[in-house]
Amino acid sequence: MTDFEYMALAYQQAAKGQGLTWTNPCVGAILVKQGHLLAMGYHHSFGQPHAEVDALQHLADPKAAKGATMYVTLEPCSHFGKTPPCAKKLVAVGIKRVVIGQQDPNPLVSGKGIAILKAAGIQVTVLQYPDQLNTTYHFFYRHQRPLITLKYAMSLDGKINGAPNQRTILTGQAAYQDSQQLRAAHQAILIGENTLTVDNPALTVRHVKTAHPPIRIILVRQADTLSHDLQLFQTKIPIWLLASQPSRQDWPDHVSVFQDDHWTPQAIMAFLYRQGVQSLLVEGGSQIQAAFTAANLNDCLVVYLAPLMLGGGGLPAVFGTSQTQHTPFQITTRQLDSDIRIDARRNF
Ligand code: AOF
Ligand code: ZN
Repeated sequence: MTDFEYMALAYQQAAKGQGLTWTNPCVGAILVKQGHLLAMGYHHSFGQPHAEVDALQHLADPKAAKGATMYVTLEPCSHFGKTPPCAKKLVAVGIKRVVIGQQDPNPLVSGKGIAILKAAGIQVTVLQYPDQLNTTYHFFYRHQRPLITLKYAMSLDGKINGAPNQRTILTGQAAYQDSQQLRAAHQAILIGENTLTVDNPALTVRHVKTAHPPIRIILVRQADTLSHDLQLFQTKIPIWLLASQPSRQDWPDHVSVFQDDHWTPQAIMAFLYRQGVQSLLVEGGSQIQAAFTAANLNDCLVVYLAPLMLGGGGLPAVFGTSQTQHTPFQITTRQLDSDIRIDARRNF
């Protein structure tokens, strides 16, 4: 088998951790010696051993690692995080050659894992294998901001409600279920104060199991004026209030207020990068969608198109700040009972 074929096998292992590794990448590793597959492993979930260690633990004879080749989808780590550095472990057990799918874009590790291996005389090959499993992880480090998805549901005439300041349910059960999965796949959700008070959403993930529900981020003027009866405050999942005025209130542990005079989309991005939030779902309302659009911070769109016309004076899905000129998106569609999900994505 070729290096690329073994690497494909390592990626199959990595895929087993999908949806479970949270801010960590999905990583797979296999051990090969003289054409024999000795062991396989992967990163099972956030906080658990890394793929390389998992593969080593699956060896029938631990001494067999000596002289073996490890195929690992991501550069072995060089740092003490929740687990000790894998690169040093590979040196210690006598691995002879390491074939890597992609260099780790995380600056804590990037290039340093490879340097440890090479310094110990291990032969290292980096394949630049296309990594479809960790798009968000790579995007976050490459662009130094989260991957942004704007999400909204709209009528056939492009409106999100029947009248301003009114909540209108547009889509059916299948789209609802789908939107819960969309939430579960993100590390944070953002809405504005208007949507918070008009829709009174909980912003939780329902009917989908997730160990790490998204952080609920609300853009507000003055945090202290928010009613504690809002659904948002009825669950203990973290809430970040991005406020333009300081708060004098004592908030419970899961609520944090971050004050800045002008929370522009760009300022929010810089903040989320510092906080390590890799993906953001923007759920509205229309002015916030417009602000992100005008700032060109719209990597993906998920639009649920409902089979009805609202007419009247309802709000368009994206409305407000002037728009800049954009390159077209790539679009795919999917039927969800009577609704259609439209996915639009930029080239990134
Ligand atoms: C690997 N193999 O399977 C994973 C790696 O906090 P920790 O200790 O879990 O470290 C997380 C970082 O380690 C993560 O950002 C990435 O740089 C690397 N993840 N590395 O060699 C793995 N999951
Ligand atoms: Zn590691």
